[in-house]
Amino acid sequence: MIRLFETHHIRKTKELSEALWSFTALDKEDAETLKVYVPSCWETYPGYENYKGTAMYETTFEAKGNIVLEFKGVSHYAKVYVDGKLYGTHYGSYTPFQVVVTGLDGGEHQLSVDVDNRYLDKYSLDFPNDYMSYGGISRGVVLHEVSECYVERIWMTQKKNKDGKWEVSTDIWVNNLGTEDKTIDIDVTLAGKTHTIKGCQLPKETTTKITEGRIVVEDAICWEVTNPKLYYVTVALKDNGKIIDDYRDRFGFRTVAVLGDKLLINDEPVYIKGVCRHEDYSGFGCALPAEAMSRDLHMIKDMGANSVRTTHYPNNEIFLDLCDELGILVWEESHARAIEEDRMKSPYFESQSEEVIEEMILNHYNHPSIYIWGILNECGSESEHGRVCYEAQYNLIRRMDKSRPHSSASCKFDADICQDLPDICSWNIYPYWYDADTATEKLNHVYQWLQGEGNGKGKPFMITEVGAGAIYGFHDYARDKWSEEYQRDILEKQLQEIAAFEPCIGMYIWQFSDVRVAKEWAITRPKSRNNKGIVDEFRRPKLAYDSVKAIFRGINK
Ligand code: ADA
Repeated sequence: MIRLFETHHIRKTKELSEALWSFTALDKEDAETLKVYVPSCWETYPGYENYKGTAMYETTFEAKGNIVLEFKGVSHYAKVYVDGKLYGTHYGSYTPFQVVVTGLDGGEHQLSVDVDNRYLDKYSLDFPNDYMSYGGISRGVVLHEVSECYVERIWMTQKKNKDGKWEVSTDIWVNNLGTEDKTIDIDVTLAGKTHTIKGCQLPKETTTKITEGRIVVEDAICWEVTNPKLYYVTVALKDNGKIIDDYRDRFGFRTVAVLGDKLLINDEPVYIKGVCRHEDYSGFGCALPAEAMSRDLHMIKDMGANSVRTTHYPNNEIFLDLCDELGILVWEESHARAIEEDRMKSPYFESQSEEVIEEMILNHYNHPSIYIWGILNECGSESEHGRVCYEAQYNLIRRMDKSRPHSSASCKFDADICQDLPDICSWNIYPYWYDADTATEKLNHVYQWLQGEGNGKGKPFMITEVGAGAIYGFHDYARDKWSEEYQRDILEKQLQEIAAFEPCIGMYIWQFSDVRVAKEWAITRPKSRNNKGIVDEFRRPKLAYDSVKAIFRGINK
């Protein structure tokens, strides 16, 4: 499965995933070729539980003419070959990419994807970390058979006009693969009405962005957490009256704004009760099936939460589709965890970070559930060089998307020199767990500092991580560390104190489920897991689950 709805009615597409592919490890002696299910992570194949290296995935497909191969996520570097010829490469596990092949002869073709998940300097965002960097084709793959001109993507931007009516502008990216300039018409169908954009000029061999402004939608219903109403839009390209391509997407009517120290959704202040979540599930690695994602979200809602933070990378679009449908607010984060000044100075870091941000926003812009873009979790925000990167990345977000705020989760306390840059000041705190301070002391300290020297005066203030660890099934009346009792007691104090702290606009618990960590982290992470989940890696609730539920459900702000 690629999305929760059909994205084309006219264009011929075929999902190449949800099928068995050949898998051959290239850095393992006498490796046998396996038949493996794609999408998947190779750490779930027997004998490859800790494999760091390169591997070849292969399948065949039938097509003729121009094709686009769309990969929703390959972890973490991919080289894509068709019939033995290299057509594209991509770095970045968590964002989609496309490879175009023109003029294919009819018949069967060989698709080979050479995947690398090694920790190398040139892969600056991946290194041994407090989560697992899995390997493999971990998200879906689609084959599109396209005509000479096809739609790459559409963006829907909504705002209320001066008469209080919702209007949308549509950005349509159209690729003309041909060697001649073209003129076409485009039909945009939305809420039962079709608007035609006549005479769009498409210069040869390039992508052109066409913008249609101000389509008014009468009686539009807002996307709300309590009523997540979605609208579908279809774009059809017409060449001399004949439809040659179509593209369908969906969006919602909702606004996000920062007003003084408040976060407003649809002009109403919102209080965030959220969980941080890694894409990780025992037995599946990061390639969770849609059923598992859906179950996670139902548990998250059952806990009384209204939001998920996609730590520490952009998520699968199926997950975002589910959040759109279930009315869950998403802090979507670019890929970075604890990249300190030294690593930020890598010649690859800034360009690779910006590529992930660009791909994240380009591909996820229409999701109404995403209310904020996050970057650079706990990175070098105390250094001058770090500040240059934070500023460049916030500027990139602002250039691409003016409709959502941005932020980043910091743990640098009084040393942080970047708090004037984000729209919201966001902090990760671990009172009673890593620190002796109470949550109230910690909150007061950070908040007061932000109002002065910290340069975050008057901005919304949010807690992006708070939590404590427990090993599922370890009970201890003495409440020793790692017992479920100890975790529950700490979380109760943390959440209640944060909820009582007036200036704070919300909190995210670290974290929803236990996750596997890189083996280099095992010494401080019992069972090689980050055990701060409210449920374990099999989604078995720990004692804290019911306490979180009682507290979250009791917060009525
Ligand atoms: C940090 C970090 C998380 C996780 C957490 C912890 O705040 O952002 O990824 O590592 O600490 O468990 O200590």
